[in-house]
Amino acid sequence: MALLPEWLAVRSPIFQAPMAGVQGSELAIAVSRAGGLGALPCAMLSAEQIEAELLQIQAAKQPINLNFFCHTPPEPNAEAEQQWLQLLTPYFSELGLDPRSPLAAANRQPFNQHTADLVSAFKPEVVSFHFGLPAPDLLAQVKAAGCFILSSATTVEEGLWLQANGADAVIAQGLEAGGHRGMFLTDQISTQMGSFALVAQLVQALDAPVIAAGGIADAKGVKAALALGASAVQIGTAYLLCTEAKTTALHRQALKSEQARHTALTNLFSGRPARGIVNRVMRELGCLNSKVPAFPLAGAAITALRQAAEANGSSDFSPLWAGQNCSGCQAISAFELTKQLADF
Ligand code: FMN
Repeated sequence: MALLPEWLAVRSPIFQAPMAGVQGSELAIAVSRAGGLGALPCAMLSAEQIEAELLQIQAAKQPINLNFFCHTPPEPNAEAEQQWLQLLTPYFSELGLDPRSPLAAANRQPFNQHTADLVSAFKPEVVSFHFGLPAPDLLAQVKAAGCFILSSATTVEEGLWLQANGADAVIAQGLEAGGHRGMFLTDQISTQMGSFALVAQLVQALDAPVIAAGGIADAKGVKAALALGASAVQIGTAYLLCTEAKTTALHRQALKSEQARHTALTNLFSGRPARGIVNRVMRELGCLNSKVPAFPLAGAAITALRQAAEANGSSDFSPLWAGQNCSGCQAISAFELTKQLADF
């Protein structure tokens, strides 16, 4: 098995999962200061926002993982979007909104030449991708800048593909994980494996190091993943209540309540399956609905509903992203949580 680069291997094996929409550089810097590896999710940031965050990271002089989505944007499909709006019309009426008024564009840009230029100039220690890898020339540019490349696999086939196509280490993203599933060679949910089944098989099948993700929430979970052969763990959900996270008050409230015991995969908020705490819109429309337009187009209409509902103190239309194991969520600093996780 290949090893993590020496500078990374001597740090604690706690990688904070990049979590778009709920954190910025403050959380990442705190994790790296505690000896783990902090991550900045860039998928929902503009180029200007990324540059501002990079200035903070540069000033902190801490290692960083910059994370990007690398989906292929869908062709516009007016019919599918119309069908989606029609399904949501009763909710627009309930909230006093007009579904015909222009909606904000869905704000998830894939990794592109501009971001590749930004990254190769900044030279972060680690760059990670979700939904596969970017085009070979863009990946080559980032590798030439000396960055260590990670991407998530949800099946053994995806792990083998990532290893063959330039990933230096593979994140085994088990079914328990919160947020979007990184699946990219299949859209069949039935292929998705639990974390430990996936880690064990990827460790056996790959030469590249494997990083375990999904449902790991405390030091005992870290120890178990390492015992299975993982070189490190990537943890997201446990960081959601940390003081440095930008998790909204409604999201925090759901994470602390019994509601968090019931998470499910849903495509309603973006068009791709992602795991979150079950709320009203998921119950009423069905978590996986075939009328949802392709990723990321679904996001625009539901964001309008979300904003109106949240202004009334309701999370009925909010993506309450969380993994299956919320037991490790603590309202403490990310520095302290990272130290606890590393004490295995
Ligand atoms: N993974 C990414 O690669 N990029 C993201 O932007 C991203 N956003 C996420 C947002 C939230 C709120 C959560 C909970 C997860 C997100 N993920 C994202 C998935 C994580 O990388 C990781 O697979 C997951 O958090 C691990 O499982 P756990 O949440 O049970 O710890």
